[in-house]
This record gives sequence, structure tokens and C-alpha cells, in this order.
Amino acid sequence: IHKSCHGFLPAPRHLRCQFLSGAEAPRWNDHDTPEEFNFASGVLDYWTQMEKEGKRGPNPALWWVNDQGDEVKWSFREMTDLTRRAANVFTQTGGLRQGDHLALILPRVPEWWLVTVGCIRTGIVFTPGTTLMKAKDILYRLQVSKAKGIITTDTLAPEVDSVASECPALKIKFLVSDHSREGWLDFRSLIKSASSDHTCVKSKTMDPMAIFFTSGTSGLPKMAKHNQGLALRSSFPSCRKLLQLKTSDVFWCLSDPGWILAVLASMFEAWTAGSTVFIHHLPRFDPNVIVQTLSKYPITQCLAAPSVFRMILQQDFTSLRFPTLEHTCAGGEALLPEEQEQWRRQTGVLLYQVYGQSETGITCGILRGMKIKPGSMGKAIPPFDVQIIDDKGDVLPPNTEGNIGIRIKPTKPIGLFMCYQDDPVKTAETECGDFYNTGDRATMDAEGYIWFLGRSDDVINASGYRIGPAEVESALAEHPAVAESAVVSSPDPIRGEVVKAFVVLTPQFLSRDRDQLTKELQEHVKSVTAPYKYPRKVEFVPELPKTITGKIKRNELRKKEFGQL
Ligand code: BCO
Repeated sequence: IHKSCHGFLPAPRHLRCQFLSGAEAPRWNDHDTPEEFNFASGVLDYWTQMEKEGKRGPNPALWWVNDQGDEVKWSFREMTDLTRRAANVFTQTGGLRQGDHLALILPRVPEWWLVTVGCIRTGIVFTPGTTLMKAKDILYRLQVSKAKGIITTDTLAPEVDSVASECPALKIKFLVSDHSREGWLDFRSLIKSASSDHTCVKSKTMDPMAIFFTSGTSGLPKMAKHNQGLALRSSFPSCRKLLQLKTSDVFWCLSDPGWILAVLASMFEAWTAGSTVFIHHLPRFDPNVIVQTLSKYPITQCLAAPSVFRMILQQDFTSLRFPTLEHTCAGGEALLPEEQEQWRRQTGVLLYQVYGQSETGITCGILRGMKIKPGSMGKAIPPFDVQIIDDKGDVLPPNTEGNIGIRIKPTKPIGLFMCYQDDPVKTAETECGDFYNTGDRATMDAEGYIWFLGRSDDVINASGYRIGPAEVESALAEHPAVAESAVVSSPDPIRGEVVKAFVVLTPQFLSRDRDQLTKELQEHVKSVTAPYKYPRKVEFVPELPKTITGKIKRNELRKKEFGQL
């Protein structure tokens, strides 16, 4: 990948709106459903044209940095060129076709943006995943998604190779690396030699675009399938009001590219506005690097999980004043009012909240400039009609606890997932009367502000990660010390919630040192599945509470953790 010498001069604060004049991205109304939509041709190429016509400032479209001082800056023109090449690599060299699935497991590298947009240009459905995954996680995903292709780095390529023979649908493997590997196509050199002539597919708005894996109470993660409408929604006026991004903004979303938040914020939201997407490679989370980056680069807006802001606030930084930062937003888990206040006091910048899921994208939020009610996740963002509903789907009066529902009848709104791929039963289970039931509990006040309360099921939200207890229990079951286990959410001052495992030991391990065993079980879970799922708390118990039919009462254990019993 070549590095552009594209010059970048951040506009002074008082001039930051100048690039807006004459350069408005194509717009729709909140409830429009155009027959055809494609983010690559409709949005990205639009900004390329604006650049050509001198109607957009000099800021790059993508600005990537790492700790070693490497930097990549690509203009929209370069993005169009490179993503057309990527499209040709996938179709001409890789033989992939519109509708095929491509597993995308890359860290925060510039190629991630080439792959996603390259897929959108061709209609290939990308399925992002975090690089924290282990071979077993990858095997499951490749098998259930029937991915024909995979693209990853040399760190994960051996894991893929160890399971590839069990994935009959997998035909092609792309490697993003400076080294080659047998059986893998070298994406970086292919991009260099590929043609930049490519005609974007005329995708229908309802055509599938991406699949996000998302955890539930039972079983392994489900596949939330989204159509092109997920990207279209970012063009709707109500969505634009959320961050009010401009071409002069430099926007940094810290979410790992395996999650929907990165796809939405680091691509659709930012580029719809013609803003600069800023990315730090950030191979490991480090609050120091985040604070230094916000101080060094002209970042104007930043979006991250509440845990990130919490972890920064808990360090002893001498100053948290950032020269260009104007707006910050937290999403992925609950944010506490005192954290919002502490962030404002120390940085001078307000911390807003957004809420969404892999199934829904950004569902509600405090729009920039809207009154912040500390602790509230804001109001519904049209076209979503969000209501608090009971178990029959009836709308509840203000200030009454219920499930967060999004109206899907008579019309399913643009931006909501299509279905769980190959799982009509689980898809149907989310329908409740005229609503999609998020499974999240909340209240809504008379002004329409929504107040998050927790999950209605056993799903754990630890520092913004949605974790299914069954995934952790299944990993624990592989260890010889574990006779059975129950995994629940437990409160934590830093991560909001953490994973806690109640473990019944097998007889031969009963006399073992408990602290040592705890560490061993934690390391075991980290080694067989993505480490963010490991139980940070372990309690050894003689037996688990069960119903008369033998079902583990996770609910009882969870309530005890939260002092509700
Ligand atoms: O705590 P330990 O050190 O024992 O273990 C940690 C990490 O060290 C380890 N780990 C992390 N990166 C690794 C690694 N191990 C090997 N190789 C690596 N590259 O894994 C354990 C768990 O990591 P973690 O990520 O939970 O903790 P960490 O590293 O302290 O990071 C903290 C956060 C806050 C940065 C992280 O939890 C995070 O990124 N959270 C946000 C997740 C997110 O973006 N959620 C949004 C989902 S999409 C959505 O909600 C829809 C919204 C529309």
C-alpha cells in the first residue's frame, strides 16, 4: 500500500464550515426508500467528484496513524481508485460474485476500508469479526455464514488454516501482510496491479450488504443481516443531526472494526458528511495513547464505548484539555451521569450518549446541541419509532419500565436488520406485536428521553461487548476441572459489567488451590475463544441453583450479584 503525500492542513476553528458551501451530499428524507442505493457510488464517489470540482477542502478522507510514526492519508479520489481496485481483486482474481459472503477479520489497518467499500461496489456481503477471535470462533463463523472468502492478517492466517478443511464453502483466502503465505492471495500486491476501472453494481436498497455476528442468551452468535439501507440511513436528515459532521471535521471512532459501531461511525456517518475518518492502529487498548492522540492530532469529534472514557478518567492525567476536540459521544453500553459530568469538567467538552445494537444500528441518542439529561440515552432517531412496550407489544405510558421496541408494522424502517440469517425462528422471536423487541429494558419520560435499565435476558454487556453466557460456559466446559458452570453478569466500577462464572468442580480438582485454578480457567477461556469474554470473576460453588426441570437459574445468580435478592 502506498502512502499518499496528500498535504493536510487543519482548518482554523473559525473557518471550519467553509467547505460546506456547494458541497452537500445527496439527501433523502427520513422516510424515503429509494429503489436503488449504493454507498460507494452514491456517497464516496460523490465526494470524489466534489474534490475534483474544488468543492471540498484539502482534508483527507482517511487518515491512519500508528505508534511507529507511520501515516496513511488518502483523499476521496484515492479511496475511489483503491476501492475500485479492491472490487476487481475480489471479483476478477478471487472469483467472488454479488451475494457471496466474505469474512473480514482485520485490525484497524487502512485496507479494512478498501475491503468494505470494495465489497459494497460489487455487492459482496462482508461479515466483520474482531481479530481477538480464536480458531474455534473463526470456524463457527465460516461454517454458519458459508463464507466463500476470507481476508485477514498473518497473525490469524494460521488459525484459519487450522480449520479451513472443515469449511467446504471457503474457496479463497486473502492475506493483508508484507509477507506471503502459501495458499493465500497477497491483497497488498494485488491492489497495486489491479485495474481501477470498475462499474459499481446497481444495488437495490433492500439488497444484503453486511452480516454482523451478535451474541444471545443461548447458543452461539446469531447473524444479523443488514441491507444497503443501513448505509442509506446515515444520509437521512435526522441521522445527520446526531453528530452534525462537516467536511472539515476529523472524526475518530475507537471501536474495533469487528463491530457494527465501526462500520457506522468510521465509514457511513463520517463519509456521508464528507468528513475525515481518523484511525489509530491501536493494537492494544492504552488510555495514554488515546490521550496523546487527542492532543497531537486535530481531531474534532470522538466516539467510543463509555468504558474508554471511564478508563481515561480513572488515570491520573495532568491535563485532559484537547486543542481541537469539540464533541464526544459514548455508545455500546450504559454511561453514568457522574461520568458525563466528570468528563465535561476535565475536558471542557460535553459527552453525549448514543444507543444501538448490531440489529438496529444507532437507534437513539442525544443529538448534538440537544439538551443533555444526564444518564439518558436520548430520543429515538427517525425513521425509528421507538416505544417502551410490554410483553404483548402494547405501548406503555411514560416513566413505566418495559422493553425498548422499534415499530416494524405496517412498515419496517430503513436501517433495521433484515433477519437473522438462516434462522427464521430466532428472527420471529424478536417480533412483539407491531414492534421489534430489542430485549433491553428502559423507561421513556414525557419528553421522549429514554433511560436504560438493563437486559431482559441473560446477555452480558461488558465494556461494550455483548457476550452470551452459553459461549463462555461452553469454553469452560472444555476444561477438565469444570463439572458445570453458570455464567452471569456482575457489576464492575470500570467496565460497567463483567463476566462472572459460578463453577462446580469435578471431584479430582476439589483439593486444588482456588486462586491458581481461577487463573488457569481464565487463561483457558482466553485461549479457546476471544479473550474479551473471559470471566474476570470466578466463584467455586458446590452446586448451581436449578429449576425442577434442571434448567440453571442464571437469573437468580445475576440478581444476587446486583444485590437484588
Ligand atoms: O484484562 P486482561 O489484560 O486480562 O485481558 C484483556 C486484554 O488484555 C486481552 N486483549 C486485548 N487485546 C488483545 C488481548 N489479548 C491478546 N491480543 C490482543 N490483541 O483481552 C482481554 C479482554 O480485552 P478487553 O477488550 O475487554 O479489555 P481492554 O483491552 O482493557 O479494552 C477495554 C476497552 C474498553 C477498549 C474494550 O473493552 C472495548 O473496546 N470495548 C468497546 C467494545 C465496542 O466497541 N462495542 C461496540 C459494539 S457495537 C454496538 O454496541 C452497537 C452500537 C450501535
